[in-house]
Amino acid sequence: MSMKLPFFRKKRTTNFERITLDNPPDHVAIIMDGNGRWAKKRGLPRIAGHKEGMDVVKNIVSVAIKYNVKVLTLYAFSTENWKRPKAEVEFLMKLPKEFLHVYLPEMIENNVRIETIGEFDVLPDYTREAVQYAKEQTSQNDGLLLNFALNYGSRLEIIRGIKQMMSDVDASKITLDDLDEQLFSNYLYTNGLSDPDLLIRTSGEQRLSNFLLWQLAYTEFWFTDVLWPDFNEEIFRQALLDYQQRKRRYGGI
Ligand code: V07
Repeated sequence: MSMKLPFFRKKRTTNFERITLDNPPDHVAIIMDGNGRWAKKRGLPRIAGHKEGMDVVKNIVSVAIKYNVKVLTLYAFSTENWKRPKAEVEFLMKLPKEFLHVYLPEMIENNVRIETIGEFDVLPDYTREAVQYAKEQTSQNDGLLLNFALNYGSRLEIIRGIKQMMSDVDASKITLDDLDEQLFSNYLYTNGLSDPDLLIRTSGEQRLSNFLLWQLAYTEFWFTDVLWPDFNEEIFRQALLDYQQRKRRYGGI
């Protein structure tokens, strides 16, 4: 008879208090809009808004953990954002490294796993290398999945998926008969992730801006006029409570 050795696992904890909602969304996606407008209102350059927005990301990660959210997908940089003034693009591309320089230890401490969706390979070296390092350092963590949409565009994601799928048909790995929604979703960047339960967009705009077009098919949308740098625990909590309330109503039918 073989004796199984006891399997020891590192104890996984976070520093955050946890709040139990009856029905928290597993996956929350956020379009973090209004950073430029926030700066303008204060007579500051747009980049000051982006910087402030970066610190809000860290706060919102703590709140997501507190409310037992499992996946947080944040729209950090879209494929369209390259069209912005060169200096602004350069500043934005430095934020991942800066964020990680300041907050990676805390992310590790709190069992957060960092991932990205989007065209990763064409990012500037200093951005790609810093984010790649963070992904590797956190790959074994099984707490919150912090998923940054970085150089992300949904139509590109879909076209890319179709191309890859067609090349798998060519290579006889799959046949056209195999194609259904489930199979196709494996070809998206979000392969393996559950679809978002809740989409939040700040700053009063009510459009998707090429974000997760396929994945948001059944998602609840929540909009606020609050600008991203002013987004905080109280507003996030309101979004989570509203989401829960909507879900309860469905349950009642
Ligand atoms: C960016 C701050 C948040 C408001 C929206 C635009 C500006 C955090 C990151 C980031 C990305 C990857 C990563 C770690 C951090 C980031 C960009 C912009 C491009 F691994 N904030 N933030 N990346 N903003």
